[in-house]
Amino acid sequence: MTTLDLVIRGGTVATATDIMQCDLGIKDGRIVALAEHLEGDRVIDAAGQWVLPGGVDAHCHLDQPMSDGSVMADDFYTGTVSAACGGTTTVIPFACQMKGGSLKDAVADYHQRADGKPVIDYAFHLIVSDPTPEVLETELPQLIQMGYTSFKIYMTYDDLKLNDRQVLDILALARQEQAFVMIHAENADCIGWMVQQLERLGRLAPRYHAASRPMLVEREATHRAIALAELVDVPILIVHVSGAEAIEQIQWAQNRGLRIYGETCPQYLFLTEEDLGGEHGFEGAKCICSPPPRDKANQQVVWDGLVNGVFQVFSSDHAPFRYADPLGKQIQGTQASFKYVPNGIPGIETRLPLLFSEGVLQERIDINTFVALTATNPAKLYGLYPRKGTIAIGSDADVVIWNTDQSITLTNDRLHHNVDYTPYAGMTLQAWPEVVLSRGEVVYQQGQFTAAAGRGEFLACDRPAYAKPYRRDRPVV
Ligand code: DUC
Ligand code: ZN
Ligand code: ZN
Repeated sequence: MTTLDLVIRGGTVATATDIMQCDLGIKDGRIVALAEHLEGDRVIDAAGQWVLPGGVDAHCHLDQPMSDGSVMADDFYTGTVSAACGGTTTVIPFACQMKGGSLKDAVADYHQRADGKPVIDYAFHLIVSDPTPEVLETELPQLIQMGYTSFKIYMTYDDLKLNDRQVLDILALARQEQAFVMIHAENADCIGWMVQQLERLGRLAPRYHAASRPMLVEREATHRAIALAELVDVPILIVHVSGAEAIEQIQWAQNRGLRIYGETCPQYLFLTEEDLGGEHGFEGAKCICSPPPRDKANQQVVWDGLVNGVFQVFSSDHAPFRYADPLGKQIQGTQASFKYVPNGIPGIETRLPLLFSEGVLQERIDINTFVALTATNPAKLYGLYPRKGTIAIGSDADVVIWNTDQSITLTNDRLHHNVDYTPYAGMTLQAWPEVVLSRGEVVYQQGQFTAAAGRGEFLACDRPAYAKPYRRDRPVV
């Protein structure tokens, strides 16, 4: 037996499928032993605590330039520090193509932005906003080959949206190359029309953001995305699903045997449209995101979807804009129409503590489901498994020891992001990471972040098995 660098002793280890009472042995940054009575150069005592794989946050936005001039508050340093302090050890943010720009150049730009900053390992999804022949025939196949094997496309937002024909082109390319497509499903024309009606009536307050994007615009686009994917015969994942009507569409597709996957996020479990405020005031802008938070009944259906397997992934959709900042939520001032407020809320650090506290400890989901949703499934879906997302011999030693006996009243001061608020302030949480390891190195311990900028490594993703078409033998055309 080789000498172990580190032993995590006496904890209860959980994966997406198993629960084991054992020690965990780490050597050269990887897990090399799961056994009783291990000895090593260093020992961390985890008696009485859960020992889980580090989280994989497969949907977060860091240092993404915005077309309205607003500026994301978190770069690849603050964003990844915040992630690590909340138990996430891998992030997959986006490299976003601007319309008219090259996708390859966008990837180079994001690597530049990340240079020397990430404190945990990271990969990139691509955002394809302009699927030109050059992008479809040359850039994307090359980038997929280089380890950028997933991309997000939008059915809304003027600067990003694709029409149905362009969506089909992307889906066909994904099928051909075995890449994986994530879809933001909202009907752009319905939203544009609703915004116009609301503005005509002088309804400009943040709360009207929710009114401008009612559930049916998400339901319709979700159904359309599913139909387009069925036509091409390729799996897709619908991102940030907000409530019952979109869930029904996904469930309908899954029941028909289609490979349609779903993601939801903390804002759809813990916020409602009431958080967007009343007739007056601007504070509600803090909770403007798309799709918007719905109501209590929808929250329950989202919980049900985590329990019954409609959702495979629970991500943060961290999109960090400061509130009291002319480059953030107040870019057009506090009297401006909701339509000028940058969309997005912070949540990269609170994703796991919220779901552990309200999901596992309130007995809505079990510990294996927690691991599956927050680590194993995203690692599998995006081609990082088994290096990431599980506790197994040979996997990277990305490990979190959880303290589940706490009573933390959440304040923004506690968090490490560069945003000046958290939408979850005031909630009481029982669970928070005690120790976080990234490739065997302690990066967070008892409230202290302890690692160096730039230690995070870029991860080239495999072509995901989940991206395999249902009927590979039957070409679509
Ligand atoms: N919606 C998105 O689609 N992305 C970032 C944040 C948001 O609210
Ligand atoms: Zn989106
Ligand atoms: Zn997003």
